[in-house]
Amino acid sequence: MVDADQPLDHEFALDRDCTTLSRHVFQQLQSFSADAQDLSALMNRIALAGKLIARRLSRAGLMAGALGFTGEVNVQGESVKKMDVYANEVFISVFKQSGLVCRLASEEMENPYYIPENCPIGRYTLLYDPIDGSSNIDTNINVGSIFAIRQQEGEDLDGTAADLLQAGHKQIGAGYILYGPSTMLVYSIGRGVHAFTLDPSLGEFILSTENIQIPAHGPIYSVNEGNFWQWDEGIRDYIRYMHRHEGYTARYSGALVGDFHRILFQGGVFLYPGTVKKPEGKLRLLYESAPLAYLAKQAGGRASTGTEEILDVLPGKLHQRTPLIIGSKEDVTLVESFLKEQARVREETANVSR
Ligand code: AHM
Ligand code: MG
Repeated sequence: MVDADQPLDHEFALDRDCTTLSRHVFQQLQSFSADAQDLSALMNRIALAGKLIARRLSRAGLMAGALGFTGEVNVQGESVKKMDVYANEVFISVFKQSGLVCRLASEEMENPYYIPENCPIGRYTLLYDPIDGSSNIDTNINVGSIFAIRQQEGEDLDGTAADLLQAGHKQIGAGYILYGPSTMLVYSIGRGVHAFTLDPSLGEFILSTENIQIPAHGPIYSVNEGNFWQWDEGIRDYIRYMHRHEGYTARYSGALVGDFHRILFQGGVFLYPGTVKKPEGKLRLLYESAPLAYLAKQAGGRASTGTEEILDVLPGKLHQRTPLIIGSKEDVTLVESFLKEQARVREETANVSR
């Protein structure tokens, strides 16, 4: 019989294993070196940004000036939401005085934000998408923030941040915050992928799943099928294959973070291929595709443009877009096989007509 005065087993379990984010970073690095202290402090600041954004999102429908558009268009040519601006500024304000970063580069800013001279300058650059999936905000559906940490290498002499145009392999950490029914922070610093859940009563992110592994294959395919007639024939063939075979199910929320999170835990594939209007797709390499590719690889999955590993892609510019196919190894490879077959057919046809 259950004794109402006694905590339940699962409550004991949570109390016993209460690992906070900063403790986890030190445990991962097995050191209190300057690098470990920096990474722990960086993760703490990112967590603080996540808590501030989560707090505003949770009350956005009740506040004046929290929802809707600002009337501006960003460097990507997209209409800016008030929450995009707020979240972008939150990241700047939590890092400005931190002494941890020298720059912040964001999807919402044409040029990186340089830490002013009267503030301590750090050794890292933070790249981030402050609110990913912002079209979901006004209808109270999940959104996220994505981040990547890079160590400053060389000098940014002319202030164009050309030194940031490096492949995703150069990231030393990456992750996202998912603002869903609960707020979760998922991160990796090169030693596996770990998920934390925000306990609002403590105001702390507490470890909820350690060493997440993406299943080698999963049932989910996640893609905006409204773009079907704008895709390459190879992608269309892949989707036709999904429709004709048992064991697949479609899931698409319009926010990459949420869709990727589901695949991280359950397996499958997320795709945002190039379209006629946007041959490079929609997603940004430095703020979205590369950080999630880093996580996918750490969790035993893959991320590809269709022809190249995402982590190998050298950006030509800060806001470069890239097609993205990410998730379970076998499922990413299956999509690629349709693209390869299409390329083969195209070449064969070209040879015949020569
Ligand atoms: P955003 O960062 O400006 O919100 O854009 C990225 C989002 C992704 O979260 C999502 O996967 C995609 O755009 C959805 O685009 P679409 O509405 O074209 O399907
Ligand atoms: Mg985004």
